[in-house]
Amino acid sequence: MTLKLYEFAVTRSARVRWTLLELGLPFESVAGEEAFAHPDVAAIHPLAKLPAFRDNGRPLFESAAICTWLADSHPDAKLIAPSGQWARALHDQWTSFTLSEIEAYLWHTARNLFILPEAERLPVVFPQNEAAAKRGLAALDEALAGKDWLIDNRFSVTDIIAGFAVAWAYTLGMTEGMGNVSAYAERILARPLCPYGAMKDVAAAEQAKAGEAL
Ligand SMILES: N[C@@H](CCC(=O)N[C@@H](CS)C(=O)NCC(=O)O)C(=O)O
Repeated sequence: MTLKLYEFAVTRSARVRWTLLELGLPFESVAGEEAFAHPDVAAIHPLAKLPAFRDNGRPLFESAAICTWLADSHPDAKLIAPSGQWARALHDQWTSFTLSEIEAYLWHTARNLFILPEAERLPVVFPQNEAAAKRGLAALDEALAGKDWLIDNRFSVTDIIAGFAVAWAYTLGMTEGMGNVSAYAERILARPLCPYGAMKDVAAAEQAKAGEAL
């Protein structure tokens, strides 16, 4: 079995790195700026984005899809409920919810802060994106009442996926006043294999830049 991950620092690729570490799977890594330019990334991902992944040569993209596949294909680790179980429907629910109702807004702001060419950036979207992300975070805050983890109160790949977006929002200060979701972010960051810790530096740079842009 050969597993190959194209990754860049603490971006969405860190979800895949963490899942591989939790499963104890050896993998080959192409990391850093050079990963973006690697011809195999363009062959794997239609938009040449990271993470890009190969499992025994088979290409796969989208961090949530890769993490879910890895958990599914190593069922003994019990990082995910099998398809057909209610707990699996809840995994799909929270994964989709977090990506579309929280992360999409964080990413839209990030794109307008430092990804798009300067002339195309629209700082005017920042407050709207923050308000929308906070609506999603508030819903999650309610769902986490009395729970440590999202599914059956057991750590799972759902927490690796959702936890990235929540930790990102937390490090940006967007979860203030939301006790459950803030404590969840802290639990995520405290997991021994969690590679999201350096997110704090990225978020600090992001906040400084947002202050300048507004
Ligand atoms: N929804 C994708 C996000 C992929 C994505 O946007 N990756 C960023 C790094 S976090 C990237 O490759 N950015 C380069 C670009 O936007 O061209 C996933 O979760 O895998």
